[in-house]
Amino acid sequence: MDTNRLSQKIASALNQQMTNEAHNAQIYLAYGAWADSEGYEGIANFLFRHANEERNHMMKFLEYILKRGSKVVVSAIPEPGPNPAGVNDCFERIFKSEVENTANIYNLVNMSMEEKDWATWNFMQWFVKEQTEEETLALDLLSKIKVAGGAKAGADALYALDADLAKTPDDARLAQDVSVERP
Ligand code: OFO
Repeated sequence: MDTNRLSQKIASALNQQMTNEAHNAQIYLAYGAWADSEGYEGIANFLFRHANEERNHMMKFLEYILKRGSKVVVSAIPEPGPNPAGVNDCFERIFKSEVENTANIYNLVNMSMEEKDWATWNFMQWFVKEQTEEETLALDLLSKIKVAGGAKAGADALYALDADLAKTPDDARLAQDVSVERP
């Protein structure tokens, strides 16, 4: 009796996404180590915490594939790539990698819709919201560095930014959660 509830196409895309999340975790980990070695402990702490979030995303995909009776294939994680050239470059790259990941998530949503696999479609909605949060968070980081002077930000501004990021929450507040009372 076949107990696999995922099509071959969806199972393989979910497995690929599991690796994508692991790849993103490696990127945050590498950038965190870079930031710490440059003396930005607050930024490093923020990036290390985020690496854990990405690992948790990876686990969500793994659990889901197993729960649907399908096969998990753990494959090699691509390298995170070279270190950023500076804090501005670091935040720009993070934004870019989040946007790329959003495209991957949307692709899975499309696929599940095409196949009328509503269980996977429903599972993916959590990630749609999560990606909105992560893009917002990355955009907030870019705004902060822009105010500090962008690629030309001076040591004082970067020092203040580093201290600020040590206290930045892990999740961004979404527009849909805002009210007149709490703008
Ligand atoms: Fe897994 O959310 Fe970022 O990429």
